[in-house]
Amino acid sequence: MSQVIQYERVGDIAVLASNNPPVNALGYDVRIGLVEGIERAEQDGAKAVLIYGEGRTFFAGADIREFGKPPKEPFLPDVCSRIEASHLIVVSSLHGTALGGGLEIALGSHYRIAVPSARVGLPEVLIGVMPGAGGTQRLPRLIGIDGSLDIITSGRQVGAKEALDLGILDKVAEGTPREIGLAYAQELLDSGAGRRPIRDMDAPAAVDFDALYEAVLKKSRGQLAPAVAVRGIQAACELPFDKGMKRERDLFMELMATDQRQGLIHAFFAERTVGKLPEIDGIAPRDLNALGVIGGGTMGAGIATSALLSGLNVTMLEMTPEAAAAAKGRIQKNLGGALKRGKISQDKYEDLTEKALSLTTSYDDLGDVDLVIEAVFEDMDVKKTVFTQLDAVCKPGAILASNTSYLNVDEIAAVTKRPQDVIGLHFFSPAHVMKLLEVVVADKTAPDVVATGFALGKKMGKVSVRAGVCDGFIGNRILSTYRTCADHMILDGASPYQIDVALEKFGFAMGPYAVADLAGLDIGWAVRKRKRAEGLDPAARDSTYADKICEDGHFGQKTGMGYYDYSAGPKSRVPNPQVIPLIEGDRDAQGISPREFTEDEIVRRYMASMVNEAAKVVGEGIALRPLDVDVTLLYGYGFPRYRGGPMKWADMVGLPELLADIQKWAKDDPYFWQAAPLLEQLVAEGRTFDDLNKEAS
Ligand code: T1G
Repeated sequence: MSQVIQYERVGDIAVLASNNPPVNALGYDVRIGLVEGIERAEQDGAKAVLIYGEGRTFFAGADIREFGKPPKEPFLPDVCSRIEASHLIVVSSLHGTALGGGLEIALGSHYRIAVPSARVGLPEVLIGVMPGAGGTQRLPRLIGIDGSLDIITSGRQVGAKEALDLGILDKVAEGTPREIGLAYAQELLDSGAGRRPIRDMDAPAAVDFDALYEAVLKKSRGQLAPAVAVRGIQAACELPFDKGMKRERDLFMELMATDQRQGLIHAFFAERTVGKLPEIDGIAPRDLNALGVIGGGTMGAGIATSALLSGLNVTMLEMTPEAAAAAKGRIQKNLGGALKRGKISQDKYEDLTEKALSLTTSYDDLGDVDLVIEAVFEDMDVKKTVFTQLDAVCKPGAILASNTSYLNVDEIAAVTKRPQDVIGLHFFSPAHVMKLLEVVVADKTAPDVVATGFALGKKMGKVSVRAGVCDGFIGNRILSTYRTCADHMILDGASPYQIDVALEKFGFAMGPYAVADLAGLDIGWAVRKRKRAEGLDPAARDSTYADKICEDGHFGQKTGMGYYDYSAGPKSRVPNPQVIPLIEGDRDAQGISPREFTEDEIVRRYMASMVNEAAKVVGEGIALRPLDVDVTLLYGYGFPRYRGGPMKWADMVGLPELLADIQKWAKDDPYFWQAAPLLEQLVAEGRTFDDLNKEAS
């Protein structure tokens, strides 16, 4: 008998309880245990069967760790069909998150009950596949096409109340899954209810599935799974059940073989591994109840908003009462958005803005905070002044963090008497929306301070990535390189508009120039001026057209004009007519004869520069593992998730091919195209970035 499915008789009811932590994933032992349990119940005279999960949740889906390995019978669709075929009444009792194969097990049952906090869903498209155990065949028969399309193509979770209203659940009741499941099964027996196989229900009438397929494909920006899942639902409407199941399986196996499935599964596990660091393993974070925020501009207000929503009290310091009032207004505006979207109640809004938040112009009011985040002007002297004052007023053990996006945290720590308590916490704008947090560890930062940085990130619902100290840490350093690569292609003949289109076809939500317009061209302008002031290597290519766009006062969306003309609205993609002449003038001044670029070459160069810089970042220890770079680019820079991140993408393209490109281009520009030593080493050893991830875990 299976070790993970416990069998028990309670009167006429056979109980199958799954105990496969952490999420009752439907691995081989669970599947074989369910089949054996059903057979045993039928042989020993039970009249009904109850299936539920011990621990935190009902089955949360197939065991994703088995993906890519040879499948082992009994396959999940066969387990669901075996449950459905039983001559006994089968009840599933749900709690936690009954997702994917978990919900499909419940749909193979004849009745479904849940506790009020239960959530159900078919999130397979989020990991690059589609329901493959009858979900696309049974759900449409149970709730119709519209609900099935929404749930299956979005992969969203559905709360118990909505699931009841849709007809996915038959009952919602207070109690433990076991209690409510036994009571419901007994009620069904007492009432003489019969079996109710969904496969015998009428399938919904077909609709224009070709149009639906195209619409879903367009919305998914190149990701295949949601659209292919539409074909599964189509099979439910057009084929007999068993043929529909076969069609679903074939479509599922097609998706299993795609790079997109590999990329999305990699992203799933990478975002869970990135917070696991040997240096903080077993290290307790410091207490974290009261937060200080210095500077109430866009970033400071966003950080304060995120902290308030996570349950922290916040003391915000500004220089003047007027600035403090303006900062409070920004926070109220941010929280007003959460109120409007129903994320918080009016009472909660008032509690956060009137009780949990306090504003001050005096450093003395920061004496009791556990952690302070400085979010003032990006100038080293200003930051040193702030940290000197914080060092003087904050209690011993208080953590002093800087939100700097590129300045040297070691240098900031050096002005304090507590360098071990200093860390970088680089949030991304808008800080109450963007999930990425770079936890920048300086030379003297104590391990429990690092652990506290990750604890704060988790509390704020962020995805935290450990970064070392360098100009731009992980994300901005790599961004600077691939943006430079794009600028070089413009000097050599490509247009910003062609580059944006090429990268949007690759899967980015926005190309680099549309992104620059959104962020503000003045930011890049300031970085270029700073780097020139620091002294550019004479071998580095430079350009002036982008500066000239800014000198004309065009900073992008915020001024209505940048690379694009926004007079027709923020979504406008009308090129600014002044840009091409400025580029042509720059080429002439540098004696460059422009050449044609294909979209393929644009992507290859752009991506090769991104991967090469990322390999330097990993090789220098700024990022712990290649997966840390993947998570950074996925969560902070709009990298298409179905490609897994730049390092996963590079492994799938092949590192030797990438290195060969870089070595070829180095002949024209040896300064920019200096191959990363780590990339050369991996190619020489026949290894991949994923090999490094495995070695580091
Ligand atoms: N398989 C294997 N491990 C899983 C898993 C799964 N399905 N789900 C979670 N884990 C691990 C996870 O890696 C982590 O491990 C631990 O459990 C806690 O997860 C045929 C084929 C369930 C909502 O897509 O959405 O069914 O890091 O940190 O935040 O149609 O996990 O502790 O070692 O995320 O509370 C469909 C994926 C599969 C659900 C819980 N199901 N999981 O979130 O904890 S495909 C899914 C989640 C399928 C069939 C198809 C979440 C969660 P570790 P966690 P959480």
